[in-house]
Amino acid sequence: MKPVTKRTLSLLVGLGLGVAVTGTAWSQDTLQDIMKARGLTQKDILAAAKTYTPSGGRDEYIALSSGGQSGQMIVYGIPSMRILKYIGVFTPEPWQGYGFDEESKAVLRQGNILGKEINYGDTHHPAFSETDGDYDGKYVFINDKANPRVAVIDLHDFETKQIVVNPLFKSEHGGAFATPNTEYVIEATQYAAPYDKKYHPLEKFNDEYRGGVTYWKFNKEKGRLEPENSFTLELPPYSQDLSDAGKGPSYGWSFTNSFCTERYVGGIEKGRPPYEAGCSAKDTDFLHVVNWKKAAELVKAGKGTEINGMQVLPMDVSIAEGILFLIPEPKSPHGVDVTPDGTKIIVNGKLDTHMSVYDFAKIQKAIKDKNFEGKDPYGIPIIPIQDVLHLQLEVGLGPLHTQFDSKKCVAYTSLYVDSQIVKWDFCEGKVLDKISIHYNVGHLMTMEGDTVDPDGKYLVSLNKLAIDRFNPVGPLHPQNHQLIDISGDKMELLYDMPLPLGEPHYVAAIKADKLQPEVRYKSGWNSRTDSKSEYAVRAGREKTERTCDDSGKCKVEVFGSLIRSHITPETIEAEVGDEVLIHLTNLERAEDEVHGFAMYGHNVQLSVEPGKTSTARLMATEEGVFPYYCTEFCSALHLEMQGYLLVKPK
Ligand code: CUK
Ligand code: CUA
Repeated sequence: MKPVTKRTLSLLVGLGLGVAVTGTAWSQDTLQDIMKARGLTQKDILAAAKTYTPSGGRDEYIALSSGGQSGQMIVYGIPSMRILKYIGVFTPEPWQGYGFDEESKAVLRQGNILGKEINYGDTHHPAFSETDGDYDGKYVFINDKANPRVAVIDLHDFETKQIVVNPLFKSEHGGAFATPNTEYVIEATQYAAPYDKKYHPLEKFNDEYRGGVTYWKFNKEKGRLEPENSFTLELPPYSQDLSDAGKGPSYGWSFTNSFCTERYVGGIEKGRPPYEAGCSAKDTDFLHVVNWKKAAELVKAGKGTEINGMQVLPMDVSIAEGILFLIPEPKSPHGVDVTPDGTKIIVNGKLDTHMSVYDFAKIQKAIKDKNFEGKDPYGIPIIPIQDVLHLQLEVGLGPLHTQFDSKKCVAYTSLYVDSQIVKWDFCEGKVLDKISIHYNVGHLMTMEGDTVDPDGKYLVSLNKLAIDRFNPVGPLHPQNHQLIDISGDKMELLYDMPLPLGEPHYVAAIKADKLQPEVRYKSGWNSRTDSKSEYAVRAGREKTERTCDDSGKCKVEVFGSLIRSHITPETIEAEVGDEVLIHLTNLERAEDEVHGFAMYGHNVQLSVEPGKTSTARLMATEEGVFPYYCTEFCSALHLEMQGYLLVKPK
């Protein structure tokens, strides 16, 4: 073990790590004792000093992570890597009452498909709302790969407000990505399928199956996506993959990768080679280059066709109007990332060891000069790759995703197969540094690393496999998010954080001071519609009404309140067969004084934050006695915060 030098010690004291119980700094012996006892190196101590956030301390960045198969999102701080919150998005989340109160059920039901409630999602890419290409801290969007949907989360309370269902796609991956002023949120298909809901045999794949990119219009004032003002660009049945929006000189354009441009359809059963072989037979796939600004104008001018309520710009229109082009890209690429200055587009190889850097000015020139090397089978012009490449650089095996630094021309790329992060110069085409991660990195993320103005500083490596990095917890391992210091010339590994909630493909981090979440709602607030609840009640005005209609159906409606340490009403009476609606307003104004509401046997669990009005709905199908109580330990008399629903026989 290396001794602790005077310099390290004074650094630790300076960073506030040296405060001992006695009120004096750790003695050299004490720190060395701890290091010895815990087997810590000097490097460990320095890493701790860079990440440790003292009690009550705050993080510099807030990361919004996808929750993968959980269908939720995860919020954590950087550099402490402390998890702050899960956000229910496509999945019921009982702590937040999400999917249990009527207000949030209304949001989840927006995501119904084929009339069915879909109670999970496969979330991949969070995207912050942007103004002038920089995060503005107002909203975050996230996609669902399994059931093509996009959700809107409002960062004033970190709640999901809206889910839109793509009416054409059956699979997607290239979302959610925001354009530089959040004019649109991009969602691209993955596995091609017919736009309608009918059966189409695989033999008709080339003609009847389709890919596409949907541009969901975002209304910034209302904070909602507007399906009626959104449109989809029809694309060939290639497997479109990730997308990114242009910025600066490339503003108004978007770029979408693809694989399986072989249009291979599987069927080992029918004697064909397996999918993965058939889909990687060719040496190149296509980067789709789209002028979305002009596409939006064309749709406005009536050039679209309505399918399932969505405006679709047919391929022949896009081709005739010169807004859709293809450029070859090396074999089955994965991520596409536009550089912060918007001049270059970086394609990650996946099955190629090279990074391909395309020059947007050269792409523009080729389009202007009509410099095409023919067309794809659908008539889309193909731009010759050698005329628009800035450079190609060999970086290692399995490059997947790229993010950027505050330092000009510096990028970081994840190498899945090599289990490394490579730091490289995309202007000059030089590898600058490599670091090993543990293990098999997918996405990586730098601070505000996909904006026009990245902060650099830290990098998080989102590793697919953890294997031996944590205490074993059975065959299903957590994912491993590794924090890396990128402030110097050499990357330095600082910390491993287990992330135990699905496979969080991507995470984006925003400077914490850009967020100004509220601590309470306006009194009587429906947080999901962001408007005054019609069921709000003021102190002393609580009431219960029972009404019956002509057919003899009866409804008990409670307008109640929650305040330390009392649920009003203390008793609710109903008869078998009644519908019971319990509206509860939290009358507290104090920060963090949340009350919950749970009841025996009815799947009722509300989280009623200060000011909020929430509704529980149940059918009194059985006679009986049903205690209800507050589920948040809110005061010394929390356990007394209870009551009874009494259901009498008819
Ligand atoms: S994807 Cu998972 S590692 Cu969905 Cu962006 Cu690349
Ligand atoms: Cu309110 Cu416990």
